[in-house]
Amino acid sequence: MKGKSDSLEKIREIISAHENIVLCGHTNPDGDAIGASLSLASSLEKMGKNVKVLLEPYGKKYDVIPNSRLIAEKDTIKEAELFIALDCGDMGRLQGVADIFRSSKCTMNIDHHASNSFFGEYNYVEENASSTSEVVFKLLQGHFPMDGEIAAGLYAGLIYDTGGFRHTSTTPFTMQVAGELMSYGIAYTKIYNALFDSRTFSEMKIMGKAFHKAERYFDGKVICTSITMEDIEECKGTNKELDAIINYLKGVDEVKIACFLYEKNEMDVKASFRGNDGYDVCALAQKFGGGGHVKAAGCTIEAPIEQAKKMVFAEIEKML
Ligand SMILES: [Mn+2]
Repeated sequence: MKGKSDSLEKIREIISAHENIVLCGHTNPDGDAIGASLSLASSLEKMGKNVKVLLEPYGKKYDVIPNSRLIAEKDTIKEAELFIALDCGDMGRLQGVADIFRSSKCTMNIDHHASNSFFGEYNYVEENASSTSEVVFKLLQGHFPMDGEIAAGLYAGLIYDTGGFRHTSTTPFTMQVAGELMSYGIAYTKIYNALFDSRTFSEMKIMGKAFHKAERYFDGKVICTSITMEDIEECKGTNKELDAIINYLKGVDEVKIACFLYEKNEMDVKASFRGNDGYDVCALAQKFGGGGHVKAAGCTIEAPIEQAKKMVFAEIEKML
């Protein structure tokens, strides 16, 4: 169901009226989820609020994003006066913290996913924004505190979600925001290198495995590869080291739809999709209860990995 966003003024008013605030980013958090939640939390802390952030453990490269000291253990929080979900398209993206969200007195949803289900009591969703970090910048700018660390976190989220200002979600406004953030003296080269050009040895080994296993289907229009729990174990890695793979698949000549599947456990497969012009992978992900953006989306499929792949291909065949 499609809802209507509250105004930014209303969102600021509700935030200002609360003292004990819990924030979260989506499950398996990425640069935008981490940057947006830690930066907003730090700004609210500077306003004298009692803030805690709930984020699942994340990859080492995101350590470049400041204010991780605000992350709290899930068990220490039962409910919040105000719970703000960031970069979450629907309740499912909250995963382990959905219970805390539900039992909180007031809830808010700040996001940029077109598929957002307006699950909060208050909602601010800007589907044309490059990132939730860009939305948080609008929220803060001229109203709530900003400093170099907050700016660095938002910049990280901005470049992460735009793939370094490459994706079509990048707008003139995105570039203006980036310019504003740079004026805080942030270490933008370091942030870029950490997010896009650094990896652990095990991540590199897993990437190698994924690329080796990649195959093309439907006359090369579709490319797919997968990583199993066994693959991860063989590379002495973790399932937090899989994010980069899909973007390389998408870049292969003639590919319209790229799929990456990984085995979370025997019965759960996480699928990521990327679509080139004219191929709506958000619609594809939604067939399996997932979502995201037109060109980048994902879902979880409850099936063994080989079966999940067949299910995905059956849907893709209808799209081509
Ligand atoms: Mn995002």
